[in-house]
Amino acid sequence: MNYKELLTGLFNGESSAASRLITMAENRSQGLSEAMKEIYKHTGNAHIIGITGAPGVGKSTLTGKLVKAFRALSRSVGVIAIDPSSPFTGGALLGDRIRMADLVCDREVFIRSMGTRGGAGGLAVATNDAISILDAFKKDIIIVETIGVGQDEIEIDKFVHTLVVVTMPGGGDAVQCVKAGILEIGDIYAVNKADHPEAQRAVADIEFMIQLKKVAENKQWKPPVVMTVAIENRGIDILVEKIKSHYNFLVDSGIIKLKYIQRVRAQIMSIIENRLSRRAKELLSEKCEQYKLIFGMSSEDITDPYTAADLVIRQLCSQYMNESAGNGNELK
Ligand SMILES: Nc1nc2c(ncn2[C@@H]2O[C@H](COP(=O)(O)OP(=O)(O)O)[C@@H](O)[C@H]2O)c(=O)[nH]1
Ligand SMILES: [Mg+2]
Repeated sequence: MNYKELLTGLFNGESSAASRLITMAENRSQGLSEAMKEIYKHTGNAHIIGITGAPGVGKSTLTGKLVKAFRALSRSVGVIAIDPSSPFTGGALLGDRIRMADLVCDREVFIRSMGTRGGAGGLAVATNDAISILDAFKKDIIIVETIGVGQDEIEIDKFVHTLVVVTMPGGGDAVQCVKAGILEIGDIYAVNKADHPEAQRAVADIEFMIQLKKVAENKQWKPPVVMTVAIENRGIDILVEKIKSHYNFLVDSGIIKLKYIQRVRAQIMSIIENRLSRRAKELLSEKCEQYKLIFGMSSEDITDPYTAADLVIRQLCSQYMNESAGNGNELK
């Protein structure tokens, strides 16, 4: 099936088409950039929500409950779960699959996990493409679950409208988040596992840190801290309310336009990084004829890695120049 048929399928609401397009994005397949150019014309309607936090805090459980809550509001939902540890097992998806079983049968819910291993690299670019695909697939809400800054290559705060940072009480999780840099970037904080006796203290810790940050940045939005018990569906309605108010804030303040620009910029960077690094890898593979051109026939010709990198960059530039001057096909 070519990408044009997949696009027709996508715009007709076929999940299999959305799924195959996301696979194309993961593999950086032939025809993907042409498909994405078309897809972009149909984006810009979804509210993109990031759910980030350390492994085990309950992101997947919370995501599942959020999906149900948004469905109860008649919003269609797409979920992208980034799980670098186990990309291919559907089982890693959203934690407990049995809990999610009823969602999987709902046509208005689309769930997909993506991983770092095995693909063509560039999880960032693939994730952004997947978000756009689900946006064009007319999902009102797109939730991206990721373990966040420092632990994967995704700069999730640049991809989403609303970022929910999930922590849990005990074990100094808030402090860990500060270290990982994710406490800096949340629009909303969820202290999950609030059934734990130290929940109130965890909330106070986070509120204290937000206060410090707010004074420093003089921000218009004061990130709320919400207590949730995802496994018991407690606090979810409040979290949904906060997510909705954040979106309204973005729209009313006009910041949504800045978010759009920020995301496009991140997308452009990720496309460039992915393309250039793939090409550079190709050039540096010993199988490549160009490798010999660059380095000569013996390793003695390699003076130092900096000189070699200059050579590779020059070589890439001339490749691109030749292609642009050529038949007008898409640049890879
Ligand atoms: N006590 C308690 N356990 C929870 C809560 N939410 C999730 N869990 C459990 O925490 C574990 C990790 O949850 P999961 O959603 O997979 O976390 P993730 O790694 O952040 O996606 C699972 O065993 C969940 O059942 C909660 O509110 N309270
Ligand atoms: Mg998870």
